[in-house]
Amino acid sequence: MGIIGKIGKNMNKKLENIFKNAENVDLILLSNTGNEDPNFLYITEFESGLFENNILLVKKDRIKLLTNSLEYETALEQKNRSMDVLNINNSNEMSNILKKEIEDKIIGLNMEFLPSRSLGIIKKFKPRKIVDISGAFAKARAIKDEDELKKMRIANDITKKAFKEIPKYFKEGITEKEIAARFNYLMAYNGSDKEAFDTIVSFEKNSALPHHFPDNTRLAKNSTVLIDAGAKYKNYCADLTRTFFFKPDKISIKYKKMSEIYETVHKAQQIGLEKAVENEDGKNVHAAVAEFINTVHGGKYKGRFIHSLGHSIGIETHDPGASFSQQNVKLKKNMVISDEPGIYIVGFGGVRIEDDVLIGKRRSVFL
Ligand SMILES: [Mn+2]
Repeated sequence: MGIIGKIGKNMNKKLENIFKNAENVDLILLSNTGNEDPNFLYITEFESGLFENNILLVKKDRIKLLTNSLEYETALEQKNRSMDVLNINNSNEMSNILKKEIEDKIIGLNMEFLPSRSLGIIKKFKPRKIVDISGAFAKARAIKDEDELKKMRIANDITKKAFKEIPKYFKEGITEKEIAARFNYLMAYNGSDKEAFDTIVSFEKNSALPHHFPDNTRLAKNSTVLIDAGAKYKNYCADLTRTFFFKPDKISIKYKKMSEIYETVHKAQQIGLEKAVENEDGKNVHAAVAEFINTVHGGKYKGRFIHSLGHSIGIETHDPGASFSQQNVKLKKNMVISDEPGIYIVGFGGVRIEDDVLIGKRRSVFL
């Protein structure tokens, strides 16, 4: 055997993990649409190219990409030694290959992603059985390897740099949209490939709406600025939230109220971090944080924490396989889950603080 590149080694380990949870499957078939199946990116580790409608045939020790002239060279540049790349430009040839690979075999499909139209086509090639392998991928993807963690740390660092620089651009009259554009620019300037998701910027009472879209609301003195954003670096996402106060009037009642909320959310986030260790049940972590928010300060924030404490992050901002709200999901070392408590008071404002937690054996840390 020749030398297998670093990427090849990662891939083989990933295949081993996936097939551990999909033992009887002969072949996993990942079919892109106009978008790439996240599992396609997980396996190939491709960082460039669109690969629309391409098909990836995955076996335990070898993978085969069925592509066309549009992406062929891009694939060759990025492929590793365990991957064969086929340049197919007519439907007869494609049908012959698929018939040979699928007929009478047990085929694993990602039912979380595959459109029913594609499922219909695959069935025409007469597989012996179709198995949904989305769960096997979710399990494997929930635990990050060193290479993935490296990319996620960089995505986090880029986002944190943008958070450090953004307050310079706060000024009276600037709009949420302008701050969002500036934030995206700062992430790009600091090395982001693109945004992991649409950047949320909300001023004042808009901050009470967790998924507010930035609009033309203008910034005024003594106002809340909530920004929820993340860089994407080599396919891996960051997801962070910071809540600022612009030119606070420190003796105003509004500022005093918001400060108390901020301190409460900050403390809640620390409780989440301390509780979230290996073998803990994710939902217990959420429950501990919710209990704190609901009871502190005489219960005045009861019911104001209106979402889950956190979700798995990886190739997708909301990765499958781990969270702080799913029933019976035990935390495991090297999972990465957001820790994002919030308190929201409609008509007044809200605070959310979010960091990405790397789960450890006895102690977890923020990335
Ligand atoms: Mn999040």
